[in-house]
Amino acid sequence: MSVPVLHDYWRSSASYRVRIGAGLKGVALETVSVDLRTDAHLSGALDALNPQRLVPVLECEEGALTQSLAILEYFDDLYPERPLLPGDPWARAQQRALAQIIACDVHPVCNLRVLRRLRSMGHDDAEVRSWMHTWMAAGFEALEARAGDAAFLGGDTAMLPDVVLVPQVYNARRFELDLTPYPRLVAIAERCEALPAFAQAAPREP
Ligand SMILES: N[C@@H](CCC(=O)N[C@@H](CS)C(=O)NCC(=O)O)C(=O)O
Repeated sequence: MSVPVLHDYWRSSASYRVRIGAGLKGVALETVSVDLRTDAHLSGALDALNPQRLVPVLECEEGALTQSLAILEYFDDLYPERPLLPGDPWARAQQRALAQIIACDVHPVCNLRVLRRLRSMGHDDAEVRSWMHTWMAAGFEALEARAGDAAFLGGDTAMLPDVVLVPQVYNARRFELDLTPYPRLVAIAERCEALPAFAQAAPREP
């Protein structure tokens, strides 16, 4: 079986999730960089793999798979030995719900294309940053209330919500959101960042 190829961008938080998950599960990946800064994702080269023109995309023998959470769950189905989700249906649903606070409600409204659209409508950098802070804070506030619940987020073993949290904390720091209202999330992120799979997946400019 050939090694799957991850089309990613070093600063993409959705790609960062997949790199973490692959590391935790011991899935070997080759990576191809799609430079969002130079609009490589909009050049047409990615269209056959992902008509959405977003990264990450996992290219494997079966074909192309998009959406970071779908990729992570595909890894989980293929390699169940080190699960990212628990077996119990209620606990699985709870963990998916936490991950989706970030993946479905925070990340999409802070994505590059949304920020570009805001700028094209005349919003300046301060307004765009304020927009991002609003939605990141809303998600973090909800997650902080659940953080430290060992069954769901920040337990002894990094699970799906942790995999999604760490890249969002990276983004929050990058865009200078004040994280002091979320001490439990910060502690969880720092603990995870020290783990080899998270450290190896961390954004690094090539
Ligand atoms: N829901 C998708 C989101 C993918 C996504 O939005 N990726 C970003 C990078 S983190 C991207 O390619 N943005 C390009 C753009 O907005 O033009 C996933 O989880 O994979």
